Amino acid sequence: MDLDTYLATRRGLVDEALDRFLPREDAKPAALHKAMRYSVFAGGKRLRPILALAAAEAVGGDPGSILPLTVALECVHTYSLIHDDLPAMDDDDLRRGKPTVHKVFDEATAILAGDALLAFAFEVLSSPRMARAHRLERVIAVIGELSAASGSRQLVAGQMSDLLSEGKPVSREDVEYIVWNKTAALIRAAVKCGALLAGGSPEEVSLLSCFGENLGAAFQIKDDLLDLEGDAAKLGKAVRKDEKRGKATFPHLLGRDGARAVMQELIHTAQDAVRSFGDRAEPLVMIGGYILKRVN
Ligand code: GRG
Repeated sequence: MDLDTYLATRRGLVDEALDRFLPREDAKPAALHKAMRYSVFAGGKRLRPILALAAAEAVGGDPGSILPLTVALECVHTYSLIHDDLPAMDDDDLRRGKPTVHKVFDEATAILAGDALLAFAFEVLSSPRMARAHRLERVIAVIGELSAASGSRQLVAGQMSDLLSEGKPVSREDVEYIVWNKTAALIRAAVKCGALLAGGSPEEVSLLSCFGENLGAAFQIKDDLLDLEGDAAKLGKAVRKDEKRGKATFPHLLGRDGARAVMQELIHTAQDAVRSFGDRAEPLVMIGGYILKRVN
């Protein structure tokens, strides 16, 4: 299997679904919908949607039937990036290689575009189309997973702790808490929801959830290493920021080699979790390898 081709075709499907589902740019109020579309189409990798599609394939489901889920996942993720870039949070001018939403529009529009994307994710998941295409108990389970992953005990908890830890001495437990909640929770939810909606058995869903959690934590460690070693032009965002802000990261705690070792271990744990799926999990296993090597 050629991973680049796999990623490109899945990205195309997700982009097409996002374009189809999101309110048009000229829908009233146009400034808000323009800002939502600006950030969503600024060039993300679509990792979380692609993982959901790959998880659906791993349980033998039809990836085409879970496209609304991929839209919801990317909307939650994009909302978190817009808010993270605000002056009150990480205060970034560049994201996905483009000026951030509050720079192009203004702060109020950026806050509202983020809010609207978060709400839109759940509008899509609870639409009649979802109820027609899937068993209701699966739809409710997916809404429960994604709302919990986005909330005050996972994504927002991770972000809050990340901000509160800046410049403070931190333990390994503190760093793990931030990484698992800020990043791994949404990635785990993407994989788990893809499997749930596509009809995976409880055992399959649990193995894929373990895959997602470990892959998600490794993804964040790679992000932290890229902040130290990466190329701003390739990453499409500023680098060497974490050290200046005293961010609680694995490289800060264990050094680059120590962080790399933890990342590799997490990827191996993720890949081992899906061995029993055989060829059906090939894309997931290959995405694990891609995360170790990624440059953006
Ligand atoms: C504001 C509630 C709230 C949460 C923000 C997502 C996040 C939490 C902060 C963004 C900064 C950051 C380092 C997040 C960790 C997750 C991460 C590495 C996000 C970037 O994800 P990619 O690389 O982005 O998948 P693209 O642009 O490719 O979609």
